Amino acid sequence: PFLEAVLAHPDFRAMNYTTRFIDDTPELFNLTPRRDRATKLLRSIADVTVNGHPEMKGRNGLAADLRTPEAPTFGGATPDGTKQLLDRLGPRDFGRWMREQQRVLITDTTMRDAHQSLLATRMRSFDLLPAASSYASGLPGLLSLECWGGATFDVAMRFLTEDPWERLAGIRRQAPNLLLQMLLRGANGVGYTNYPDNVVRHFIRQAAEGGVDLFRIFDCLNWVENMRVAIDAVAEAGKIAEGAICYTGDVFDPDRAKYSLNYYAGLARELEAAGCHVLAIKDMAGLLRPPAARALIKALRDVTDLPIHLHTHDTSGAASATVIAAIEAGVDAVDLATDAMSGATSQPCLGSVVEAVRGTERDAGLDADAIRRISFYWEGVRALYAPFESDLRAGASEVYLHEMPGGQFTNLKEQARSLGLDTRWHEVARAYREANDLFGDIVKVTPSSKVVGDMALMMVAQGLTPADVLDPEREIAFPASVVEMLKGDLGQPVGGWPQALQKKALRGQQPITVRPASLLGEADLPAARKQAEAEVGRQIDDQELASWLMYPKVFADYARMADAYGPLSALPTPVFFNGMKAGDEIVAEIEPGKTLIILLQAIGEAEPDGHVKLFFELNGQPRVIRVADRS
Ligand code: BTN
Ligand code: 3PY
Ligand code: ZN
Repeated sequence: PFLEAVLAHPDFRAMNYTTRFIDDTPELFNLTPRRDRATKLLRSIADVTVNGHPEMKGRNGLAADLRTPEAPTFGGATPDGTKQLLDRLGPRDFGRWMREQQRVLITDTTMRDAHQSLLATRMRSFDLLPAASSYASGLPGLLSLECWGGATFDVAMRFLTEDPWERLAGIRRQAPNLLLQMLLRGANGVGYTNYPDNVVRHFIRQAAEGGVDLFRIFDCLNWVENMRVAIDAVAEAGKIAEGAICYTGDVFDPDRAKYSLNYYAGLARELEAAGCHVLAIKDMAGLLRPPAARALIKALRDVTDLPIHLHTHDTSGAASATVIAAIEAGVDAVDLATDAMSGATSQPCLGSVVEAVRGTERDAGLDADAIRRISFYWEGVRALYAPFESDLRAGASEVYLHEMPGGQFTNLKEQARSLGLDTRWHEVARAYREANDLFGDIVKVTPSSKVVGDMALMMVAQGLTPADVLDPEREIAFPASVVEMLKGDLGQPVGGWPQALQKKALRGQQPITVRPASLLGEADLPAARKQAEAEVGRQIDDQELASWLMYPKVFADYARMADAYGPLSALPTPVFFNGMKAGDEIVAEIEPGKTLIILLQAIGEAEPDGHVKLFFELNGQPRVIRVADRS
């Protein structure tokens, strides 16, 4: 094992050593019982089999005997696609190419927003990667695969014990011909708070090198000041900077005059001037009605030469009408989710919109059979995640009241449940609207949407009306997130923060109006790396540094778990969440070409000291694992 540790050491492998390597590298002597990966994996399976997976606590279990769905293959070589086009044209000309296309361009969001919105972001790389290769060969005419960023980054580490960077690399390998698209929260990166500029830059550089081609960048208050660092860094990396305008309110509602066509047109001009290559309309809650879509697309096309990419959610049940109206009004590209992962809080149905415009001048040119076969795969995969399904089963016009983003809806419902407010959901929905109005009618998207949600839950739990909240005589214990937002920590909304509420919540603290990250200074990256390495007990690479900078605790916990539990991402999903039954056999590829055949022969009786023996065969060799029964 010592020689192994020497040979495996990153400095040794990088030939960054001298004859004093062994003396200078104390971690080589950390010969704590480092079990091999196969043993770790067997112990993990045994543990989950006996004790259950911590993530499944309080959820309905999975049905027994789930078949492993098989992703379709479409013979022949993978044709060149938008990835090769971007590499040839560069982002500026790629944008021009988009605007010149007559056909409507389509992004498939299944691998990011659809499962973020329907399945609490829980989809594992094990199920995502095979589909990437199906898209690459079956639907090579897609504009892009939205497959990374948003909430997937921290959920991968936090709940799935997997490395988001490995997921990205895997998708890149499986889909070498399509643009890979991510969602970036501007100065909040893939987190919930503003980060120092050099942290955002480091993250973007790593994401670009790791395989992201198209960065959709938004700010949760539509404050362009908060987006510039990210836009510049993406352009510098030679990738597509897609500046998003978050859509809220209703352009035809005279009572919401803040969010008028003029307002959005102004933002489009600002984003174009800031150097974006593409414009997105990010309708994160699904509020854009068909007539408004027509007017908005026209207004934006009048003020900018950039191509326009529409993103919406089907929470209302009417979003495909919006998408089709937008296509008729000349939108260049639209986001859709593959059929079996579409609808409700997810994106509208890809196959159906493609059929709706087939034969028209905007025909998307995608193969109907390929769409159906890929959808059939997702149907099987979705069944594996039944315990994570959101409970929105039908269209809900209530979305026009609360305006919650698709990805937040399920989360907030669960939070309400944990506070015992589940029977009072409609009050939460109303309070969410009231909280929004108290804040001056703001854009609600991560993380501002979380702040509005915190406020709404507090109002319902404590029975507070908006008048109570504003009452100068009444003491209110505002949630910390509310105080920070009103202080200016997320940035400035159009029209500023309402002063009376701000004064009351800040209790004498001075608000800021400058860009929050401008007060953070530069992070000391070498020092951060040292600290991270001390925390996880090994060297880390630049991607891992990016994870640490955004999520120090989540990353460190993940790194320790991954080390203790073995290559869990190689396990089929039912085994990962539920373990195995006696008689089950699985094949786990722990690295290309290294395959484990794992058979669980029998589970022993509980022993007096509370341990259980599991009898496995590993590649034909008997292995007995003893685990403590904590169930
Ligand atoms: C061992 O004893 O070494 C194995 C423990 C396995 C625990 C499982 S593995 C993944 C899952 N995530 C956790 O936090 N615990 C379980
Ligand atoms: C995210 O930030 O994760 C979103 O999906 C916002 O819509
Ligand atoms: Zn979305």
